[in-house]
Amino acid sequence: MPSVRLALALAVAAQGAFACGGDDHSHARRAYPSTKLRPPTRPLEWGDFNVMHTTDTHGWLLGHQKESWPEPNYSGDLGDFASFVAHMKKIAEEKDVDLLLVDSGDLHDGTGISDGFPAGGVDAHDSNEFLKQIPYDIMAIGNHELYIYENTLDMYNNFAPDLNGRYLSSNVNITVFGENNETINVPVGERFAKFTTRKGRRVTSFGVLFDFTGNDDNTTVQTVADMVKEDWFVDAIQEEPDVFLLVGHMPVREDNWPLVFDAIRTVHPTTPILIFGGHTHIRDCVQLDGRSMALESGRYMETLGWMSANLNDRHKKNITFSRRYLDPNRVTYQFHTLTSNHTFDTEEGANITQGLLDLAEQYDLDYLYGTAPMDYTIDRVPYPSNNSLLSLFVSEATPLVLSANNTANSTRPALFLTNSGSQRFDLYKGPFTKNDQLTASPFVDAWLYMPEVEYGVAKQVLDIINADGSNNRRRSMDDQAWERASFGLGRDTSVDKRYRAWLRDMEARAHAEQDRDMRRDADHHHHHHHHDELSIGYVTYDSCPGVGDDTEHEPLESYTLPDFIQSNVTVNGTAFDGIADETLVDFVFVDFIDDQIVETLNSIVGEEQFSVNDLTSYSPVLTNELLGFYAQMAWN
Ligand SMILES: *[C@@H]1O[C@H](CO)[C@@H](O)[C@H](O)[C@H]1NC(C)=O
Ligand SMILES: *[C@@H]1O[C@H](CO)[C@@H](O)[C@H](O)[C@H]1NC(C)=O
Ligand SMILES: *[C@@H]1O[C@H](CO)[C@@H](O)[C@H](O)[C@H]1NC(C)=O
Ligand SMILES: *[C@@H]1O[C@H](CO)[C@@H](O)[C@H](O)[C@H]1NC(C)=O
Ligand SMILES: *[C@@H]1O[C@H](CO)[C@@H](O)[C@H](O)[C@H]1NC(C)=O
Ligand SMILES: *[C@@H]1O[C@H](CO)[C@@H](O)[C@H](O)[C@H]1NC(C)=O
Ligand SMILES: *[C@@H]1O[C@H](CO)[C@@H](O)[C@H](O)[C@H]1NC(C)=O
Ligand SMILES: *[C@@H]1O[C@H](CO)[C@@H](O)[C@H](O)[C@H]1NC(C)=O
Ligand SMILES: *[C@@H]1O[C@H](CO)[C@@H](O)[C@H](O)[C@H]1NC(C)=O
Ligand SMILES: *[C@@H]1O[C@H](CO)[C@@H](O)[C@H](O)[C@H]1NC(C)=O
Ligand SMILES: *[C@@H]1O[C@H](CO)[C@@H](O)[C@H](O)[C@H]1NC(C)=O
Ligand SMILES: CC(=O)N[C@H]1CO[C@H](CO)[C@@H](O)[C@@H]1O
Ligand SMILES: [Zn+2]
Ligand SMILES: [Zn+2]
Repeated sequence: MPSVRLALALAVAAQGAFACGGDDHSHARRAYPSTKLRPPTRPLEWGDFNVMHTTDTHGWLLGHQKESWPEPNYSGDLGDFASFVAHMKKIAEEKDVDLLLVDSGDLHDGTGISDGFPAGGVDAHDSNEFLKQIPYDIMAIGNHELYIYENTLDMYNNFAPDLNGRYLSSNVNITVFGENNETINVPVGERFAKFTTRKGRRVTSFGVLFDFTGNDDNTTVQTVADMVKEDWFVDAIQEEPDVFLLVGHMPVREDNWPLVFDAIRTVHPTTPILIFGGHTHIRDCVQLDGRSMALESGRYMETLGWMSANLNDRHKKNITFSRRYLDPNRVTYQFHTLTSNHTFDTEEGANITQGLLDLAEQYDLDYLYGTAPMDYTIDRVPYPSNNSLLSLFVSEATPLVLSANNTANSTRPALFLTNSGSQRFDLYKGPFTKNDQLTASPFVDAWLYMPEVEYGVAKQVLDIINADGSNNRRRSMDDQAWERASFGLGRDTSVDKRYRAWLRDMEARAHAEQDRDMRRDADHHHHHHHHDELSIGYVTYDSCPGVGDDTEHEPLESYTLPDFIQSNVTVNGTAFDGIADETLVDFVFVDFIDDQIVETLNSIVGEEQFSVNDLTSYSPVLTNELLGFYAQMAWN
């Protein structure tokens, strides 16, 4: 299998590709889709205190590299970001104002650059080296730093120390061996930080994680309610700073920021409080009072958050804030720094890009399985449908791959069932590489099967488990077991649900707006095709004043998905019509729902006819390898 270099593949795929002369591969880099990108609508509003915010980056440090929209809008990589930060810092100096940079956690689990490490490695250990080169003022811990003890330990040993007291884990501890090999329980980073800005402002900062319970053994998450009662916290907030900077992995709405906020407000009724949250992967903004603002800045390097405040206006009752959600790409970055394509890249930025490309090469992330003929998305198309990644996975790829590589040696008709959370990210037209496989389909589950189930019985299971999924599941597992099993490596089903509800909300509002426009147009006998030119992307309706999005978009489409999905009956890997209810089939499903399936089968036949002891392996192929095998078989 020839391995196409990542940079080369992308350069070929993109129009207006950039090569700076010579064929030395170290000069190759991913292409800029810049010519096609819409610039932001307006300059940023600077205050005397300004903060840039990233969150839930999940390894997307190489940016979004696909040519299908809206991916190019998020095509800036971490090197571009570093250049942007450097220019912005210079602008802040010229304006003689403060500019800080903060991150709200979830550095692990998301792409090949974090998850594609060789055997024996640790997730995100290498990619985090590049984040260390960005001049963050505060970084906070996320739940994805805590699913696997080795990852937390790596943050404790190799990441936090390099941030010089600015990696915060106010309510998160790790258990490690101390100097005399005794067991000690200590914060992963620091619980809080107090520092002074370039302009001499005193800042008190915390890094708070939501009440997460899926953490690994030997890590501890204290509830936010308990944390604010701790002596150390009460002590830390006694002294009044110029501003409280709360950075943490907790959504700005429907979660516990008000507990932290209220604890501070009780002592300091008017001190400015700036909150930077995360975890639900949405763009959002809330004001808890007129002297505070809380911002959440999306996910996967699809959003760079901006907040400015005028803290010098001391006589004013309310603080003047602004907030903005930037699409991270070179056009956005150059627009806001008044740089050109030629003056934009800093040496450090270009070096980071090259370092990431080298790491991608070292991990062999451009290893090519095949070429996808079209886009397959998770929720931007209905399920089932031709462009649905879930349909591709459960109805096409799974039957074909598992029948070709089949432990059971079975030629019986088969029915395949899995959960809709089985896929993490959309699969776009073009090269399907190791990086794409790690990004789209990382969860490691095995396929089990119950042999010789009457089709008439098997076919009833799907609707039942979709109808009462959560009740049924609790019968067999306690909440924590379910959370562990179903979340696994980044399977944040609750995050996905919240994210998709957000997309559906923006779509519904946009449709309502379009209907209003159409009625108005009809009334006034004129048309404006303003919307036609807009690109698809996020359209944010938050609770803060004014418009938040930096670039105008049409909303992405989003459809509701069932919890579980199932193929039609297949024989030898392909769909088979008109099967009779009495026919005996192999009922094949992923292992982590085995109890639930067996219980449901028994409830259908009304007796304990099926047992988990009857289950055996259907194929050695694991779910995270399946699309690669499929691409090799079907897309070459
Ligand atoms: C950016 O610069 C490179 C060469 O420096 C060029 O090939 C590319 O077309 C430029 N992009 C834009 C949008 O000007
Ligand atoms: C420390 O203790 C653990 C178990 O408590 C043991 O496995 C390990 O070998 C000890 N290490 C040293 C250096 O004594
Ligand atoms: C975290 O570690 C600190 C320092 O060892 C300890 O005092 C505190 O009790 C720990 N907190 C939790 C919730 O384990
Ligand atoms: C967790 O702590 C227990 C008790 O100290 C110890 O036996 C075990 O090895 C630790 N596990 C890890 C992953 O460090
Ligand atoms: C100050 O902010 C609060 C909270 O956002 C708002 O309810 C109030 O109307 C504002 N007051 C003024 C004078 O703008
Ligand atoms: C360039 O990046 C490498 C790591 O990729 C780093 O070790 C080195 O210090 C960087 N050099 C500069 C000048 O930033
Ligand atoms: C979906 O795929 C089927 C089979 O490949 C094809 O017959 C059908 O036309 C496709 N439908 C659409 C809407 O593309
Ligand atoms: C399936 O076939 C292979 C090779 O033909 C054989 O080694 C294996 O034992 C068979 N498995 C079962 C479950 O019969
Ligand atoms: C099952 O087959 C029907 C008819 O071909 C098709 O419309 C449907 O989408 C298929 N369902 C799944 C889940 O593959
Ligand atoms: C499935 O494959 C087996 C073995 O290769 C063959 O005997 C059988 O006829 C095939 N069934 C169908 C419906 O193609
Ligand atoms: C079947 O899948 C296993 C697990 O990925 C793999 O090691 C093996 O090479 C595959 N066999 C064939 C014939 O593809
Ligand atoms: C910044 C921006 O909006 N860029 C592009 C986003 O995607 C659309 C297509 O959907 C392009 O037209 C925009 O230019
Ligand atoms: Zn996240
Ligand atoms: Zn999270």
